[in-house]
Amino acid sequence: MGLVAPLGPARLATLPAGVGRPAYDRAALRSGIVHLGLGAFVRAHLALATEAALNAGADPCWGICGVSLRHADVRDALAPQQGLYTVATRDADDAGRARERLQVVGCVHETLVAPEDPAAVLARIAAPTARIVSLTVTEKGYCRDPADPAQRALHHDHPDIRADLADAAAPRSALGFIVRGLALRRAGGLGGLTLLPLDNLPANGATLHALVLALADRIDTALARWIDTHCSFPASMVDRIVPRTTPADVDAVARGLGCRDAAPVIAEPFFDWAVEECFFAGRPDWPCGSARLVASAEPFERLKLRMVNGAHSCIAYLGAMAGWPTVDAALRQPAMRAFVDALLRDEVVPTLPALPGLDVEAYRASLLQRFANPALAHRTQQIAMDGSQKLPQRLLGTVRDRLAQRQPVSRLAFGLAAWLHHLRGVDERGNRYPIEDPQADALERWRLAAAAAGDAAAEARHWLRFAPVFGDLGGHELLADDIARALGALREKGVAAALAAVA
Ligand code: CS2
Repeated sequence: MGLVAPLGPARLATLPAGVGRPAYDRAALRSGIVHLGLGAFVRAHLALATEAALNAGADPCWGICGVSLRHADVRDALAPQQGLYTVATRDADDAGRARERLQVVGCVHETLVAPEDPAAVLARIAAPTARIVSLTVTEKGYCRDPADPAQRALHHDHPDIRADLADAAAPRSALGFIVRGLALRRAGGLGGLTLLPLDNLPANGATLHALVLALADRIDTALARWIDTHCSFPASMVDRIVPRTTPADVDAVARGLGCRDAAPVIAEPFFDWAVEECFFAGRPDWPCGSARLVASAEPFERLKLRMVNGAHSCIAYLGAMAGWPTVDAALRQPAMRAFVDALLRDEVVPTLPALPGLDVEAYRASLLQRFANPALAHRTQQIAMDGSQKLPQRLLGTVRDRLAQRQPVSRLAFGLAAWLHHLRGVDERGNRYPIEDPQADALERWRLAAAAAGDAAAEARHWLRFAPVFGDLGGHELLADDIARALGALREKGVAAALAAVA
């Protein structure tokens, strides 16, 4: 496909008829939103909701300046396309035939790479045009202290936080850019803005609030007070499955566009965003793009983290170990489907608060359908990464609630055991893989010590004392027994047979 012309503004007029494209004047855009963490997710979520608002006539002040905090690859792909990129929404019809809808998005009109030009990033946050700083930096990007049971304390010794404190002109973490950028706004006599986290963390608004204030406080307590008074931190629940784009996806999108987009994004049709209505300096008309403004995002967040992400992580570890490379391939195993269904129905749903208007049975059924989408090819190893950062909010809150009610947790324990099984770094077919996790070294040391502890029962007890993940659950005998049983079954029988026994 190398000879196909590249996507760019000149191509918009010649795109095939069914392809969506910006319906507004891109030249008029200004960076009302500075987004930190320019991965695939935000381009298929916040940017699409913003694009919908712009297409419906929103003020061009709501353009997005996209900032990559680490790598230049997205900027390198998007800059020659003047920020244009494609979202390919994929699923299959009832007969299993793949369906795809393409939309070229124009609202990310500016891209920056923070390590190359930190001053430019700070200047965008400190510009009078900026009104919202949003973030998708993944769980580990918040530099939280693993020793804090509430998972909201700043990790003061984190190398990025130390760098943020050492050099006002070249922060490294998202928190550092926010705090140093806000310091410039304050010094320049400008107002505050809204800080909008879009990551899968519980109470992501309050968590970001606590972390930003903790870092600001280390720099200047008056700055921390100013931020507290002049900025808002709405929590939100975001839900859309966005697998990593592959070279085959790039080729397929080029065929659909008739030109080559170097960085398209693939997404499922499902889109959900419940965001708290507390914007300090306005917001685009995101409901045009299906966002729901809510008074509190907490019940939505709990539903989503426990159902979607909790099940996802279980599927990821079990699938990766069994050699089922994608979520849909894993869901095609009848025992896996039965397990996920039972996990959600019997162990997760009873812990959820009632949500007015939500039919939780229909939600569960549609979730299984989303996971089974054969057109996404969402890789189990992709979801498996960063387990130490994900499992507390995905599985362990549910475990705690169940244990407090003296309710069984055997399927949740099976999911936890699957993670521990996965940490051995080799699947059932003998393929080795690296453990991608900010705690990888500590986990490996713990794994070796756990293995030396004796039988599966001693091993499970040793694991439960790994406080950065299990917190106060260390010493919980019932949970340890369930994990030990599941770990033993996974090792002795293998994933498929162990699943059939537990489902
Ligand atoms: C996934 C999420 O990679 C992961 O950990 O569980 O990215 C998931 O696809 C989204 O949260 C769905 O909204």
